[in-house]
Amino acid sequence: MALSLVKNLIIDEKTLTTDLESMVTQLEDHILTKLVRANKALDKRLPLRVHRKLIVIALRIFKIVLRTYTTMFIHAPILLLKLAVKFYFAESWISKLKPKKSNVGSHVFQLEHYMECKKENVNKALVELLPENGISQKICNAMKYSLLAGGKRIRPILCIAACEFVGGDESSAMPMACAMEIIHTASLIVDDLPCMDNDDLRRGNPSSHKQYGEDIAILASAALSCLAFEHIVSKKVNVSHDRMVDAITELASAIGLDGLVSGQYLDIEFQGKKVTLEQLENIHALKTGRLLEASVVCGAIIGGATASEIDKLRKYAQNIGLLFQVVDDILDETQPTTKLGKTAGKDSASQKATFMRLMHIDEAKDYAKELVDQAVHELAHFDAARAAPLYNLAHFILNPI
Ligand code: GRG
Repeated sequence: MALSLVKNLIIDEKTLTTDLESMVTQLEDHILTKLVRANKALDKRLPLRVHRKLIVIALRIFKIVLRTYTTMFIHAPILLLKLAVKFYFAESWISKLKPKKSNVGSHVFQLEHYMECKKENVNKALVELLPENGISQKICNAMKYSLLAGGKRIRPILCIAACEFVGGDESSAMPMACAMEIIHTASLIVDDLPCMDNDDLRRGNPSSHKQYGEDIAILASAALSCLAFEHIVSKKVNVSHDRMVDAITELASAIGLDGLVSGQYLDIEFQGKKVTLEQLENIHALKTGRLLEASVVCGAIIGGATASEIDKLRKYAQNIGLLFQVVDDILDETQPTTKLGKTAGKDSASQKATFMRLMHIDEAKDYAKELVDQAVHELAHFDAARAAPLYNLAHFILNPI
């Protein structure tokens, strides 16, 4: 509305100026005729040259007076009016004075369709990579049972999205993406064991040790962890040796003492004990965050990311990693077992160190929103269409159900 007002003013000003200019010309003609007539009368008394000069001077003065008049009474008020309109109404003009606003998130994106396609491709690749038979058929079966039991496949999807974000393609990211899901599954098997979180349900099915016994479950988890690395190396497509080494180093460190293993240890250690927010964030940055971080960072490495892209994506992933656990804690207390696919309310029952123990549910929700904002802030420097999958995946993690 403000913009059309300004446009109309400009059009009006142009028409007014043209009208006025033609009025001036008409007036000039008129005065000229009058002066020529007067000149003729004067001719008899004064020499001709003097008359002409007088006419020209008079005309010039008249023109100056008219131009000043138009400037003062027509152009200046219109200019002032335009400025007033711009100041009071034209948001676009005012926004030019502010720092450039990010357009991240403005791109229309079909997340559901995107996730379904990627998930289907990941599931297909997972089916193909699983050993059909081995020395121990039981272990093969247990590996297949847990790996193909469902799940959102959020880690492989993030891995592919990060690779595509930096210009790589899905096929080169797929082995790494599958490795993320394999490691994740291996960690879930261990996490469910009676000596750990002791859960009988996983992804809506009996957990691995419930189905196959603890011995097979532990071995299936170990075999899955090895299979992940074997698969990355044997199936690498169009990825340089250097990138491969960097990505493998990132993944290995995310699982070990600097990652999942220590996160799990601290999680058990703090059970039933008082925990500060800083300690809790550290536990979950390791236990949950590190594999999500590795998924994004490894995808980016495979795709040929620059150091600055990796830096931004790492920060994005660290925020969604923490966000993932905050949301997981909220859901654990608010959703039924049927929706979770694992035993609801178990965390508080076993006095686990959760965000819900430190915060009110509304505070936890606000904290989750803060984390998603911080995550997508890292994407703000990139084109909206390019950042759309990662932007939308961050929001999916905020509202997964
Ligand atoms: C053997 C690799 C390995 C590690 C040992 C047991 C352990 C150290 C770490 C546990 C890590 C763990 C289970 C973290 C919990 C992460 C979490 C919130 C899982 C739920 O993930 P979703 O929601 O599950 O993505 P789905 O079923 O959708 O895949």
